[in-house]
Amino acid sequence: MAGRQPKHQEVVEEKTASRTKKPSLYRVFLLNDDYTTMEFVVHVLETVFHKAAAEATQIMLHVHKKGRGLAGIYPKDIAETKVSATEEMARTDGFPLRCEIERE
Ligand code: TYC
Repeated sequence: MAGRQPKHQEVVEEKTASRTKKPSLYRVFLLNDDYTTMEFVVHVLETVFHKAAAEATQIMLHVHKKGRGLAGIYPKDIAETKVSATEEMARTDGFPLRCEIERE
């Protein structure tokens, strides 16, 4: 029946839109503490968050002065994996370094 066609098309478009919605992103912050070495934090920013040496140093100094700093923005599962990798590396080396995650 020709008269029903527009209604059918509408439903298909709605479903397509909801399936292609972008995943939420999450900010990963590093927190300052008095015991983790600056060198270790730079190493984490280079290896876990793939920052170049100069940017890693800038972020580390920002965290040291301000209390926390942005390490990267990722989909939820990747953000959580980065936090686990960071905190596990820190515990292995005996440092109390911690991260925070916030939804964008
Ligand atoms: N405040 C630490 C120190 O003086 C350095 C540091 C920087 C620690 C950043 C944690 O996320 C951090 N050794």
